[in-house]
Amino acid sequence: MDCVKNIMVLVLVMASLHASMATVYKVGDANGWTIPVVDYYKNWAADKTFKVGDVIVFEYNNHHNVLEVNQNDYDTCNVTAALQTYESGNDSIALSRSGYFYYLCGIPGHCLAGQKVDIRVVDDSSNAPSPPPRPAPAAVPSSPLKNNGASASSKGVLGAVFGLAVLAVAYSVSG
Ligand SMILES: [Cu+2]
Repeated sequence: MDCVKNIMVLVLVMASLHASMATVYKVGDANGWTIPVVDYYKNWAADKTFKVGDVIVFEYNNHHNVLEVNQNDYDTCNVTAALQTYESGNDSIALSRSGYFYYLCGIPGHCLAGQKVDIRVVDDSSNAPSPPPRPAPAAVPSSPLKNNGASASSKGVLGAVFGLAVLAVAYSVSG
């Protein structure tokens, strides 16, 4: 029981540690996602270090939307080949990998007016090592457990075979 409790506490602590590591960024801060002054979003992103697992939030009214596009379409404000389209007006997007993410507004003219932002996400494995070593002990038991399960079941089969052999011998002796 105590062991189970400890494991549960450990899992909860790990979950909260993990949750506390992710940062949520509201794109454009108080201005949200709109037609900005020149280079506004570039500057907004410039002083931030986005990490895998962080979340960016686009808040905007129904005169805008959010398209994720590739780099070329980002550079040229091509709105016809979106990788992802967001239109809720309050879109939370988890940055699931390292590398670049390119977003722009798909409403004609808005991207050209500067409503675009590129997000560079760094692999935070340089920062991550402190948490991962803790999950590891909890994760390790799962594979050994599988192995134990497998060897236990093969032992079970062997035991059954052995038992049958004993029975057969006993039967032949008695017969
Ligand atoms: Cu727009």
